[in-house]
Amino acid sequence: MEPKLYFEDTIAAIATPPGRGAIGVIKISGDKAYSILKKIFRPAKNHITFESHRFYYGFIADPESGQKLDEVLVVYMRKPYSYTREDVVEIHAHSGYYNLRGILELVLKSGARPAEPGEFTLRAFLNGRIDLSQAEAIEELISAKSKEALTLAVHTLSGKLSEKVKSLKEDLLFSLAQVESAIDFPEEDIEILNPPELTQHIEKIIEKIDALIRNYQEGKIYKEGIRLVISGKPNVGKSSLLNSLLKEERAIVTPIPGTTRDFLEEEAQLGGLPVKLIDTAGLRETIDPIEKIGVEKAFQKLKEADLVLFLVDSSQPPDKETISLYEKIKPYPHLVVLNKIDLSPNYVDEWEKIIQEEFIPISVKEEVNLNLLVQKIVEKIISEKGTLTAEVVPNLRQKVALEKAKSHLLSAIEELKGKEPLPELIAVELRSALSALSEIIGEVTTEDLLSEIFSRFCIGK
Ligand SMILES: Nc1nc2c(ncn2[C@@H]2O[C@H](COP(=O)(O)OP(=O)(O)OP(=O)(O)O)[C@@H](O)[C@H]2O)c(=O)[nH]1
Ligand SMILES: [Mg+2]
Repeated sequence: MEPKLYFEDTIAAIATPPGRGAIGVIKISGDKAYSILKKIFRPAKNHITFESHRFYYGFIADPESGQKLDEVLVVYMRKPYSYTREDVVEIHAHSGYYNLRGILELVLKSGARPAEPGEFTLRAFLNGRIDLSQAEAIEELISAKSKEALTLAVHTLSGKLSEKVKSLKEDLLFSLAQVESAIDFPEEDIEILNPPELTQHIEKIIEKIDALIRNYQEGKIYKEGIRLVISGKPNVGKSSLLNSLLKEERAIVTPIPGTTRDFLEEEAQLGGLPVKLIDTAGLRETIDPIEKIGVEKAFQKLKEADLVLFLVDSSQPPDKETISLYEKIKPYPHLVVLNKIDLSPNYVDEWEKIIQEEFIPISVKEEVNLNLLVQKIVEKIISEKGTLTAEVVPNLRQKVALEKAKSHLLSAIEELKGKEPLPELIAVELRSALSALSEIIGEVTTEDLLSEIFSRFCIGK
């Protein structure tokens, strides 16, 4: 990537979220940041120069008309001591979209251009202040869906993943050096190569890579959350359960079977885990064309679920439809939940004979066992996906790069096992593995990869 592209112009954006708030911040980065500040800021006290990293109080005013826009605090951060390592100015104004928009327009008129999503962080990366894994960690920190995800993001931001990757690269360079000297001295290449020893060394590297890949699996649920699908026949209380878990009357609940036709997705926290709750249409044969689509979608959602809650109405005796649905749900990770235990007559005992696995009796209406249900959901997820013990957790992109590195190392070992291992071939595999590791921290990147990563950021970050 040609960094110059990004360095030419000065960028600006509103850095705080839209909506009501106490203050709003406008950020400017680039060579013109300082001159723009001089143009549009009227200090309360007459001073000519701005010291770096100091707040100044005054007004933003249009230099042409002299019209005052807002009372503000401004700070100038001289390069390279800033987020982007460029000259940065922040204007701390009163919040409110129109006010901030007005100031931003003045900034743009004075020589800046609007920043793209993530462009400030992109500059921080291109200017070498952070590596790519740290840049991603900033986005992960902002969008963390659980306390654990936040901690993991902070670890990556502070460079813990980068350290691991760098140490893996050093290990690998050591092996590569050995292979390269075998290439340089073809007469005695086998002695220099020492296949058993080299294999062992590479296997150790693979072990470390495997550990990081396992961490990905472990951390995934905390970072990305899980998809929890509520499924069952019509009228069993699926939407009621969704509302109760959300603590909000989100879905329509009525005694009429077939109330929910489309699916609903809402984010929630269950026992500290980020969860996407999905309420679906009650599963039944139907001739209603709209409901039919809903039922098809509900079946589709089962496939995407990390966990299915199969909800049964325990005030009704066991019936064929439910039993056949249960058979369909069994292959998915699931929990059986018997609802409406507050009603009598009640058929929990009869259902127990059919279900033959642990189930959770609840009443959404009377709020019985709802905490137990949450606890069982969390236990089930953790038993399947593992608890979080890892300190450093790669994201999906980084995991893919680790897998790529691993597969090249495996090919190198394969070659070493042969009768006459070719040092040239081994070197090619080791170099490819190195480059895959370099991708993680962004020593090797493409423009596509960068735009893919930074487009996920918000504007102003
Ligand atoms: N007594 C009792 N009634 C409940 C309970 N849970 C839900 N209901 C009632 O059961 C009826 C159906 O509830 P919904 O939440 O709409 O059921 P659903 O499974 O979403 O139904 P569909 O959207 O039609 O598939 C409503 O009248 C609820 O008030 C419960 O624990 N006890
Ligand atoms: Mg419903």
